[in-house]
Amino acid sequence: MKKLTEKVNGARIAERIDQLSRCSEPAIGVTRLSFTKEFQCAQNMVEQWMLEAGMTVRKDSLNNLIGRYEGSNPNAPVLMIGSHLDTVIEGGKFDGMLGIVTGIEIVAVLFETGIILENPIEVIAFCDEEGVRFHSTFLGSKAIAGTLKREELEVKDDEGITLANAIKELGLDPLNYKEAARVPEEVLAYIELHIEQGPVLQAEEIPCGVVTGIAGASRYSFTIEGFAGHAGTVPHTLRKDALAGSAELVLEIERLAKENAPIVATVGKLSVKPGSSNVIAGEVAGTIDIRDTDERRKRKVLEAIFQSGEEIASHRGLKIHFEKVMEVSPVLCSEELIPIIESSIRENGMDPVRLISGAGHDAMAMADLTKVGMIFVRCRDGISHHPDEHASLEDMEIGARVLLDTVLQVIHSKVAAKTEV
Ligand code: HGY
Ligand code: MN
Ligand code: MN
Repeated sequence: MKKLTEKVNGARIAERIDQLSRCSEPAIGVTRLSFTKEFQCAQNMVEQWMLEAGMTVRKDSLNNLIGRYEGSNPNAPVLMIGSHLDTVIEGGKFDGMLGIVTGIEIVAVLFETGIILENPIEVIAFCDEEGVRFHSTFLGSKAIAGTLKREELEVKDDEGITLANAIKELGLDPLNYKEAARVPEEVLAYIELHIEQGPVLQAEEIPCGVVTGIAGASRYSFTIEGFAGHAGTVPHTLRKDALAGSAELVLEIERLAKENAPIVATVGKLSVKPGSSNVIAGEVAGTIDIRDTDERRKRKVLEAIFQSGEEIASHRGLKIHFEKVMEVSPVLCSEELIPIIESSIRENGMDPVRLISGAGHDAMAMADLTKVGMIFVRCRDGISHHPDEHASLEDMEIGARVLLDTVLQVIHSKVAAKTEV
């Protein structure tokens, strides 16, 4: 008699990951921003696979795609599985996608085997986790968790299109965003499978691990204002060079992060104006992304960054302005789900490894709604947010088996829905 988990089809997972990767802007790697034609191309594919797996499918008012596999007890709380369908620019094809494709895979195994569990299962393809287009993350999962704020519908992309208008263009009504919110009583738990995006599982030579916590993240934008000038005539003593000032700040941010390890701080984007090779930069806009599991240390480093920024501006005759874009506190995964995931990992022949996630995930937003658990799958050399991001067919298959065992155990063990509100 075959174990149910042996019916998980790694080749189907790998094939679907490849198919999804073609829904991308023409660039190296995968570029699929939210509410774009590339995103809808991927959403149509996922919808088809959900239907084939015996699910009913709907889109909520934020363009989250939700597949539902009914249980035998229509009043039982739903077990949610999911991840995000959007990517970074020139990213990999596994980040986010793997959690959706493996979620569909395990429901397909149940459906093809004619197994109906007591609780319904929902697989969610979230609309915007990376926050690349609107510079605000977890838009889809916050809507479902009921924490999305009305003003977030007005965030604009680089073309000045608001989130609300991008959603309207898809024929949805963003003003119904509150309808996307679920109530804790109707949710049993949320489980997300994701590539590790780090080097630990490869170093431990193990395909899967269990996540115990997710680092908090803060994102700031900064603007440095100087004075554009002729590159050939203005002596350095008279320059107000916004780019040179930014370069000094970037190195200062790096130094502060190194001094306060394991915190990490990144300036990932600098936009220079006017941007001509023979003009001294008059203005620079940049981003700061800072992550830590220790909120106090993160606060201290941020204060030091702001202080350095002011000092650099003052000795260079520049103006500097910092603005908070997003702040998410560290999240601990459920103490009830961690041992269940560990036993599923053991069930599939591995010794469980516990990890902290430096990367953010929709599970951070979903933790405001219900208990969350995360399963990590090894990725080659820990590379992510890069075209070379890779997870092997074997590792994806074993990850899906761990996910299926976890779902079976959570439903049979009836992990209590979150009681405190
Ligand atoms: O940036 C992150 O940590 C995630 O990939 N959104
Ligand atoms: Mn990512
Ligand atoms: Mn991700």
